Amino acid sequence: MRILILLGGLLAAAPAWSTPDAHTLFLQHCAACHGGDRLGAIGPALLPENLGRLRPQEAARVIAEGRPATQMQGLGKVLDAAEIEALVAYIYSPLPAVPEWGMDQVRASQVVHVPPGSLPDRPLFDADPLNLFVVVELGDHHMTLLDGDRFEPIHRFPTRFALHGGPKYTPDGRYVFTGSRDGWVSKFDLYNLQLVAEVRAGVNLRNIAVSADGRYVIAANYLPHTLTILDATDLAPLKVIPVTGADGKSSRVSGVYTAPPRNSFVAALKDLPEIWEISYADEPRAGFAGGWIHDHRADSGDGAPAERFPVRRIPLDDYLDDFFFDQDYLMVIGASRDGGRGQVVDLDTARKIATLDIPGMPHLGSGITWERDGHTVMATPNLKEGSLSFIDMGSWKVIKRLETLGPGFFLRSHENSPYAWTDVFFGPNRDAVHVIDKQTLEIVKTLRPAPGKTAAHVEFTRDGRYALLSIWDMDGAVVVYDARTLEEVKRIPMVKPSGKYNVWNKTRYTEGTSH
Ligand code: DHE
Repeated sequence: MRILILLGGLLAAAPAWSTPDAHTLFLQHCAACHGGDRLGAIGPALLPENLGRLRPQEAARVIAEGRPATQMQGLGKVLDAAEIEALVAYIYSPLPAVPEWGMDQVRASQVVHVPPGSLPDRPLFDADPLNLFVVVELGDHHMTLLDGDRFEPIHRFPTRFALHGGPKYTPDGRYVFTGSRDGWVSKFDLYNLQLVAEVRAGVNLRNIAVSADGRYVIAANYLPHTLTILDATDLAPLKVIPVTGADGKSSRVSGVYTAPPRNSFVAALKDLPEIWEISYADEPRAGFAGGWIHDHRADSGDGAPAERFPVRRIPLDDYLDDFFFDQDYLMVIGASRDGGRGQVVDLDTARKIATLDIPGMPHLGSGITWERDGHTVMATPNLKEGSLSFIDMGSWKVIKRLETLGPGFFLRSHENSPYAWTDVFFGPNRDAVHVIDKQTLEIVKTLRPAPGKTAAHVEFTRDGRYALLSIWDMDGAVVVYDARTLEEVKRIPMVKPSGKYNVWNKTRYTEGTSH
């Protein structure tokens, strides 16, 4: 409630420095996605602090034409040039006050609904707990727990508004954590079908990760420029790390992932050409290039410098917005969203070892790997071009570029399946999904499960026998396919289902799924 009052206060009046027109235009055309206070909602915050890498000229183009691979539609047909210019000036003007969101605010937002340890340790239902799926239903902000053998819903939980990124499980699969774009991290007990704790880790959040030992949750924030580490037991904040480079410039965090064999989290930064590695080991391993830095500005809540969770800063040649790990978590394969080339960075030596020829806007976060002719192949969709790039992970050469019916968001497979599935998220063929032979690298079938409706995001059952696909529509469904015959087996109605996450595949970090 305190947060609503704070944000509501910022929303109430047009700031004195703005032209009334720009403020009214913003409320009419932008506020629904970016928040009336410009702090972000489904869309990112629109503040000078967050627009560092975007020139005003480019911002005007985005307002007029929209932004590929996002929900941002162009307003060029409804706004004239002067109105667009007024909006650009408005979003580059500082807010009278950006709400502070440090340790005190995070801590004050924590809600423990159920005391840890007070619920039974056995599932309330009869289904394989390691073959469950969580399906996020974006349409009405819910999450369905699905039995992965019978394909029957077990329970439907309300979630926070606009979840983004994959929900993350504890290693035993009992608990799942979600992150919402407006900063809320929630913990659900799947055995007892209950929301157990919540905390607002940031004001504008990208995604969350859970440590491989299940002890910590980390949140990557666009606003403020921080990484927030939480105790996975009850989501109590343990440390808020300011994301600031050597020159004092701060940065949004594009995304954070866990690297299990390293006992660390790895984060991509939007406004600094650096990767950060954050150790969650009790005794961080020594001997890495650069070494661990104990950041004495980080807030551990009691006023004392926090010695836990030291950071390694790995400098890069270029920004890295989106990345992928090799299966050993030694290499980071990343690219900047502004196009250009990809880079492969050895995390131990902190050195770039290869440059990748992947133009457009590769969505490396959706990359997957498999074995082909004794080589490991990785593949990534492209958010701007109708193509998939296949890369040999030994030579780091692109071995093939496969044309698809349009740009895609997600790519999935399973080690027991000969096929990889990719969607065509954008354009006239957004109802199509390609099934690709992992050895010939050719499309073997194009499915159109609901003509005219977006079909996207596949996840396999634990054994790889079935592939589940979303019909991304208010009147949508999850469609279950036999992953060998590619025949439809079942259709489960859902409200704009987006991602779905299989407990086994996620907790085992299998090669065909996202990390
Ligand atoms: Fe996502 C994951 C970034 C827009 C749905 N998206 C991710 C991840 C990143 C990312 C870094 C990996 C985090 C994780 O899983 O923990 N997404 C971005 C963007 O930069 C982009 C292009 C612009 C933005 O608005 O932030 C973007 N994403 C979208 C959408 O518009 C989608 C389709 C709808 C939505 O929810 O907003 C969308 N993103 C998803 C989903 C995942 C995801 C469903 C998890 C995929 C998975 O299988 O793990």
